[in-house]
Order: sequence, then C-alpha cells, then structure tokens
Amino acid sequence: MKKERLITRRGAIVAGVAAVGGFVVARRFPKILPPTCGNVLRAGDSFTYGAQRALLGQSLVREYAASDVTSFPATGTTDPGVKMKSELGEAYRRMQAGAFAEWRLSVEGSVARPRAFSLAELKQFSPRTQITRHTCEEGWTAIAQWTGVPLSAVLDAVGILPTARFVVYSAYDDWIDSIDLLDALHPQTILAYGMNGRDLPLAHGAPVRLRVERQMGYKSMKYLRRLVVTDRFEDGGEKGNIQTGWAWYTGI
Ligand SMILES: Nc1nc2c(c(=O)[nH]1)N[C@H]1C(S)=C(S)[C@@H](COP(=O)(O)O)O[C@H]1N2
Ligand SMILES: [Mo]
Repeated sequence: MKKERLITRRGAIVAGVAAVGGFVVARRFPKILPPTCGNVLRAGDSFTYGAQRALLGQSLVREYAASDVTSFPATGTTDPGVKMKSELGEAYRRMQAGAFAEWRLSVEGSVARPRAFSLAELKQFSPRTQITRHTCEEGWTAIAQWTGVPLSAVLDAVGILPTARFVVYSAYDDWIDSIDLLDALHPQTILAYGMNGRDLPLAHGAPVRLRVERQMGYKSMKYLRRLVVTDRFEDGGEKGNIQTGWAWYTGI
C-alpha cells in the first residue's frame, strides 16, 4: 500500500496517536517544560524542548530520496563484544556468534503485558522504512535508509499503562537514555533492524537500534537490550545524561 505517502502530517499524527488510544495521549502530552528543567545545568533544555513542542508539535522530520543516501561513519561503540570486558560484552559476543537468534528485547515497566521480543517477532510487525538525516553532536551529518518497527506498535502490543510517561532504554555497551512519550510514540521513532536495505550492520548497532529522528544522533541508541516504560522521569542515574553532562533533550 502506497497510502502512507499521501497522508498529511496531521493525518500521520492522528494515525499514530489513534494507534495508542487518544484518551491516554491527551493526558500525556500537556508538557511544555522538560523534566530536567529544575536542574540548572540543564537550563538549555528548557528552551529547545519548549520551543520545539510549541512550534512543531508532533510534526515529521524530512524524508529523503534513495539518491540522497550518503556514506555513514560508525561512531562511539562499534562492537560491544570487543569493547565491553564484562558480562554484557560476553553475552553480546555469544548472541552475535549465533546470528542474534538468542537476542531478545525486553519491554517492561508500566505495561500490562511485559514481554521479550525476538528479532523474528519484531519483524512480524508492519515495517516502516524512512530515509532521514542523522546529526551527530560532533558536527557531521549523514543520510541513510532505515527499516524497522515503529516503537508505538511495540508499546501498543505490551499495553502501556495510563500512568506511563517515559521510555528508558539501555544497550549492550551499557549506555542508557530516555525519551518522553511524545518522542516514543512519534511515527518516525522506530526500532530499526535494517539499514540501506540490508540487516543492520554490527558497527551501526546490530541487531536493533533506536531511531529518534527529531533529536541529535546520540539519542538513537545502538545495540538495544531493554526498554523500561516509566511513570516518572528517569535519567539512568550515574550513566544518564545529567551525570555525564549531555543534554537530555536535543531537538533538531
Ligand atoms: N549503544 C550506543 N548507542 C549509540 C552510540 C554508542 O556509542 N553506543 N553512539 C551514539 C552517537 S554519539 C551517534 S552519532 C550514533 C552513531 O551511530 P552510527 O555509529 O551508526 O553512526 O549512535 C549513537 N548511539
Ligand atoms: Mo554522535
């Protein structure tokens, strides 16, 4: 079906929102201030978060044509099995050796039906493919095509509770981060298992990475391991952005 192409921004928003239940969404999106706004170190977040949500609402980022795809550097962790001298690294190495058949994405927290999804199970959802521009805080951008399952569909499948507000996600290299439900339910926020028409390469986050298209590249976590739906803002403690000195909200 080519229908998706014809829908307006507003239509996409309504469709995305309807998938989860409008009554819940109305209660969840009243925020203009980011949850980090009480923290003086994070005062900059308040401006971009407030401005973007007020001006852009749930708008889609630009999607490009296949001819716009560029080369794409791999940064940060490029193999948790090599980088991590820990149980996580060991677990990742084992899964990689088995072509990720044993990999599971645990989805838990404020959900009615916590569940661990295999890669094959994620591939059973209707896929979304999008060609978008990635912006790294180090100053480079690159365009790639990503294929995956909308995070909203997975959250719908586990049944997020009416109290849910954030999704905290962590990876096999021990990264942790979070987004609010506005970004989590955004139609272009996907759990990507494909890049440029092939399986997601190891260096780019195999088997599954997040794409959070309306924020800077570091929110698009590679090597996903676990999603926890929370009722309150959670930054991941010591490993979270506030402690590590990164902005929690970095809209582009
Ligand atoms: N787990 C994990 N996710 C990560 C990173 C990382 O080091 N570990 N680096 C982040 C940063 S800063 C960027 S710019 C992108 C890089 O993705 P790429 O390696 O596919 O270019 O992934 C982001 N997600
Ligand atoms: Mo980055």
